Parts: sequence; structure tokens; C-alpha cells
Amino acid sequence: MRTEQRDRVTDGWSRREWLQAAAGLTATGVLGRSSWAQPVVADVEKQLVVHTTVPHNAEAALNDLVGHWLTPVEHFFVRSHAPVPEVDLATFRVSVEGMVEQPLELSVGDLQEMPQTGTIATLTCAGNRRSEHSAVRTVAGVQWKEGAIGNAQWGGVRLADVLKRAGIKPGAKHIWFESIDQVKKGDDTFGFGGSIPIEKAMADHDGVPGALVTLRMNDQPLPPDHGYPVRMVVPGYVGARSVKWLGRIVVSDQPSPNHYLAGAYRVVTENTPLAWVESGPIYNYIMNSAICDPTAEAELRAGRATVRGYALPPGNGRTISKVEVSGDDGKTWQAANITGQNVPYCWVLWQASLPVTSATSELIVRATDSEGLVQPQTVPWNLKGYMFNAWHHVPVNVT
Ligand SMILES: Nc1nc2c(c(=O)[nH]1)N[C@H]1C(S)=C(S)[C@@H](COP(=O)(O)O)O[C@H]1N2
Ligand SMILES: [Mo]
Repeated sequence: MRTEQRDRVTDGWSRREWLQAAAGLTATGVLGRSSWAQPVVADVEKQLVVHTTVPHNAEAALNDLVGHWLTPVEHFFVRSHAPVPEVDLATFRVSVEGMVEQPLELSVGDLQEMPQTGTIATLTCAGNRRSEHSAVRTVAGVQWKEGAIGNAQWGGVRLADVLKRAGIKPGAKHIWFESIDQVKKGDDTFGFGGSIPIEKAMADHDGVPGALVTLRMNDQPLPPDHGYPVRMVVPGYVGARSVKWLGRIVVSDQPSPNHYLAGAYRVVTENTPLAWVESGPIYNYIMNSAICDPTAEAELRAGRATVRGYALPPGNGRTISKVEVSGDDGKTWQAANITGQNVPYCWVLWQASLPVTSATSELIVRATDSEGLVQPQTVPWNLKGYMFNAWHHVPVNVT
């Protein structure tokens, strides 16, 4: 069933049809309590390149990524700072507190009874391509290549609807999210967390919610690795803001004090208190692209090579207007064809037939967004290795 649905997506299900499916409006499945009556089924068998097993950190092999515009769960990267927490649905609640008229304690059933909506959005780790920063100067952390990205269909309740139900008090500016997971840092143990500005929380970008209290991924309950039973999904923001295993929503006039907003996921070049204070939190992700096929050190025949990959528009709602590839160190560029959908908050997949000769030592890709902004040729190094989005180079051997 799932494979069938997935194929239909790649075969041209429109975004609207997916949104309807997500909201339970089509024959693919009406959302009901029954699907929650039993504990979640075992996580699908992941097919990923594993960096660490506990916590689980793993990314997609690049040639798996380009196969589907909607990434199947088995190829969807996992980035976790702590083990997957155990959940008892009978007692599980998401609390909504802080600057609200009426604090709430919402069970999964309560969330299911609220109006359901869906959206397709790409999730990417701010550390995607960190290994390329490390090639310049070693950066600590998971050495992600280009596979810490995936595009999924998410179903749940608009954060705005949850907040309206609680009633926001005047002066509120930020919405904090806190997980029930247990991250250990030095002597501290705390839940992963962060926050987003209230404007983003309440936003509706032409039907794409600014933030979604998410229960479902690709038309199934969230898999444990991806935040079962409830996670945030914040379209256009770096993955870190999409807090998994959500336990608490706090309305505040301040940004979250959680380490992952206050002391990480910021672009700094030196480790001084001042640098950390002066840098703001990363929210939107930036434009990116990667060649996924051929992969590094592939043997190619001189002539025309089929080159495939992804390009991600910046998370501010723009789309991709152009993807270009080069086989001559950037002297000449050829436009690639975008295959399939090109919508805000989602990556595009693309393909090109590129002339290569024995002089070709690498393939390069760069993307341009709908405002004409071109991906940078190089990017400055930063301490935590975030937001690497320079032109992507793949060394190849042509004979
Ligand atoms: N509770 C919790 N939420 C989390 C994280 C985490 O470690 N714990 N990692 C964040 C980061 S850094 C990213 S990139 C995304 C990854 O989401 P995924 O594992 O579903 O791909 O989850 C975010 N949400
Ligand atoms: Mo991340």
C-alpha cells in the first residue's frame, strides 16, 4: 500500500492531492482513533549510511535520495541527540503553557480530534555537508555528507490552531518547543528544545502552515526515530527547530533558553562568549544543491553523462528557478531539467545530460532561486560546521 502510494506521488500526484490525503479526505485513509489503538508498528527497516547507532544518526546514500521526490521513510535521514524515548500513549500529553489564557494538556486523541491538515516540506539538518567545512578545518560533530535531507508529507494540527485554543496573551513573541527525550551534556540532562518567532508560528504561507504539530509522516503514524507520537515540523526552518517527541509548548516573550537555541545552531567563527551572544539563532535554511548521481570517483565514458541530483530553495518561501551543471570547472554551464514538482518549502529533483571529456575531472552543480540569487561558489568556514552551501563538486574519472 505504501509503496503504491509513493509511486503515485512520483508519478504525479499533485501537492493538493497529497494535502487532501494528509487531511484524511481521500480514499487513502480516513484518520481515526483506531490507528492509534495499538502501539506503533516497528520502525521501517532503515537503509541509510550510519554515523552513530545510539543516538541514531544516519543519512541517505545519494543515489537513493534522487529516486523519489517524496522521500520514503527508509531513506529519510535521522538526526538525534539522545536515544528514542519510550512513550505510553495512555499518559502521554503535550502541555501548552506560559503566556496563555488557558493552559492545555493534549493527548494524541485530543490532537486527532482537532482539524487535521497536511503539508509537504523538506527537512534538512543545518549540518548537512558539514564534512566539507571539515575538509577546510576540522569541525566536531557528525560528519554529514550531502544526505542529511529528505522531503516528506506531514500530517497533523496547525500550531496556530493549538495556540488559538489556548489563547495567546498580549506581549508573546516566541514559541518554545521541548522534547521528552533526555540529552546528556556534561552533568546536565534535559530535553532537546528550541523556539520560533510567533509570526512564524501563526503564519500561513498559501496553505503551508508556518508550523505543524505533526502526528503523521508519509501517511503513517510518525516512526519512533522521527518523533513518535508527536513532533514539530517547521517548513523552511533548519531541522533543529522541528523538535521531535514533543512534550511541551511554551508561549513566551523571550526566545527559548534551551541549549539548542541559545548555545548551538548559530553561525560563529570563534568560541568566545561575545561571538555566541552576537550571533542570532539559525531559523531559515539557505539554498543548497547536490549531485547525487554519479557519485564521487565514478568511472564515466567520454560523451554525454546523465547527471542527477537535488536542489533546495531557501526556506523563505522562494522556489528554484534554475539548476546548472558544469563539466569544465565552471567555464561553461548547462541548464538541468527539473523533474517533477517545484514548490516552496520543498526540494526539486533535477537531471541533465552533460558532455564530458577526458579533461573532465569533476562535475559541479549550482542553483538559482526565484529572486535570482545564485548559490555561492565558496562559503566561509564556521566553528560548528553549519549551512555549507557552496557549489557541489563531484570528482569523476572520464575515459
Ligand atoms: N527531540 C529532538 N528533536 C530533534 C532532534 C533531537 O535530537 N531531539 N534533532 C533535531 C535536528 S538537529 C534535526 S536535523 C531534525 C532531524 O529530524 P529527523 O531525524 O526526523 O530527520 O530533528 C530535530 N529535532
Ligand atoms: Mo540538525
